Amino acid sequence: MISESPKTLDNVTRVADINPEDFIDRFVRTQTPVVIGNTQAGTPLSRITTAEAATEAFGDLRIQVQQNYTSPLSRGVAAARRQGLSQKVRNKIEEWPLAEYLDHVNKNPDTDLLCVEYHTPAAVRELMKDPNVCGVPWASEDLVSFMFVANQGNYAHLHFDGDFRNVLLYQVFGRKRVVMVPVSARDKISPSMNFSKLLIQNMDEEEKLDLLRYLGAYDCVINPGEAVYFPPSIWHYVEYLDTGASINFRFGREEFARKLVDANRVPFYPDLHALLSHLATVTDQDVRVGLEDKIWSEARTVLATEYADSAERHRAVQEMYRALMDSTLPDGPLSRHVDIDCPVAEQMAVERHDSPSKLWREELMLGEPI
Ligand SMILES: O=C(O)CCC(=O)C(=O)O
Ligand SMILES: [Fe+2]
Repeated sequence: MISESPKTLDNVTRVADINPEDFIDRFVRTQTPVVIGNTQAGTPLSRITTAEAATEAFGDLRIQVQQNYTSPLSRGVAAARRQGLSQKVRNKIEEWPLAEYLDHVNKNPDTDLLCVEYHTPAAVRELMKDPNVCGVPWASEDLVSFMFVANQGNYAHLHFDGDFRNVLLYQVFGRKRVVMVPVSARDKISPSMNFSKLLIQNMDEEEKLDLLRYLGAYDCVINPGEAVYFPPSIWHYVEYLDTGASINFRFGREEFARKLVDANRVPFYPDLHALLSHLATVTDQDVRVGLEDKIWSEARTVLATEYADSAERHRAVQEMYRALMDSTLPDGPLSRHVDIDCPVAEQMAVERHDSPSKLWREELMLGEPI
């Protein structure tokens, strides 16, 4: 079933092709999204552009299926709402063949089951290439790739990714609406750690457009064969306009971002990411190294401290990143409603900190925390 394309702001630059040097200069250095047309040109994957073709090529491939972990926020029933925002650390995960998932979707078009952030299986990697734009010269680690599959109507709630990697999201089949909100607009989106409290998925189409204009958001549709570039930590919200599959490529990070992010057991503090985004714009090498030294010495001390419990730890870590932001950003502190103490954030941080699950860290290839 193909839906009408919604009206979008359609304000993301599109290029048919780009060489890595231009891509870095025009988009990575300026932290600007772009849609690129031919990153898989010539590969077998580029010819798989429908659900039918994917079923034929790799229908027996097993994918991880789980509930959309933010769907309780958009379902009316009280039991779902009481469940609140579930996190990946406690979701039940099953493995199904892709063909079985697509069949489930046909029979249950409103299902909230999806495949999210699943390491791209070798059988799919063999049909594709790592796009040359993903090989940035400063990378201090390997690229990571994940697969996403979901039904029409499913979505990814407005969030940013905790790993601070640049990301290229390639669309295999189906269309997606991709919305990105710059890190600098976070005082308008009410963050709880890396989730926004705004529920774009519950708005009607005109309300979405009004909100996205207010936020200064980027908004576009990507079609099969296209890829969209997400700068590190940009807030993003994704809608599945059709049942679809995508594969993302998460670039290797430069040394400092990798060291600082990975040192955090819970690397989802908006101020941590705003700091790193700011650092990426500092071109004077001495200034940059000075800032890195200051940030690292404070972070290492606070992260290595023993606290009475993980709520107290959360408050100390949050305060450390806030204070670093206040003293680092050229404009001084951000407006106050950005980061008032938030009980939802605290609960998320505590749950992440206390969870014995390390799977999500391993999947994101994060190093050992302090
Ligand atoms: O496409 C999706 O479902 C979400 C993509 C996303 O959040 C990501 O690539 O980080
Ligand atoms: Fe994401």
